[in-house]
Amino acid sequence: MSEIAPRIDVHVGDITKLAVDAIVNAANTSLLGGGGVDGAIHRAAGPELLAECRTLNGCKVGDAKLTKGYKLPAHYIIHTVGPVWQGGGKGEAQLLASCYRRSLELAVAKDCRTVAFPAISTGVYRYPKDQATQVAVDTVSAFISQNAVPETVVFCCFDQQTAELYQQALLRLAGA
Ligand code: AR6
Repeated sequence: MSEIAPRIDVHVGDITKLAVDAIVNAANTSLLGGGGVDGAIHRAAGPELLAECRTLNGCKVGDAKLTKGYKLPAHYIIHTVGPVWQGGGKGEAQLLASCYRRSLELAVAKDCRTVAFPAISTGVYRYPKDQATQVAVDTVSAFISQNAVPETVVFCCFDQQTAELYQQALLRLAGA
């Protein structure tokens, strides 16, 4: 747990292993699975997840939809669709911020006390990691400062380098 932001935790590891109320999936508009964290979540949750996703009619970029967690330790999966990076002039930052906000709104609706996010859009969708981290930290900290739940938000990073970007962004936030 970070001393700077007591309700924000930076974790290095596989998001499918986290026993939180909800994990967020970096999905695509079909919601029917893919590679990266999406593939890992579908593999770990089992085929019932795909069956529920088929009933959702996809998801727009910047929006989010919720399913059960099935075989995951997490109760729910919040599927959000990040923007594909196109140089930064196509509203990518606003769309990415919307992913974090919409996901948190769905978490609040289910009274989730703990929610874990991957670094949305920073893999296949090529969003520069430092800029994506800033959007994630700014949006989540603004949201939790105005809402009692979630009590804790976890930024689940796949590698140590990404975790350091989050720690740096949290330090900047504390200094602001
Ligand atoms: N746990 C935590 N983080 C992970 C894991 C994991 N198990 N696996 C990967 N990451 P990406 P995107 C990190 O490509 O850029 C899919 O095909 C990874 O290191 O999964 O939003 C979807 O179906 C990276 O930092 O998502 C879409 O088509 C971050 O998760 C498309 O990729 C996001 O990388 C979405 O692309």
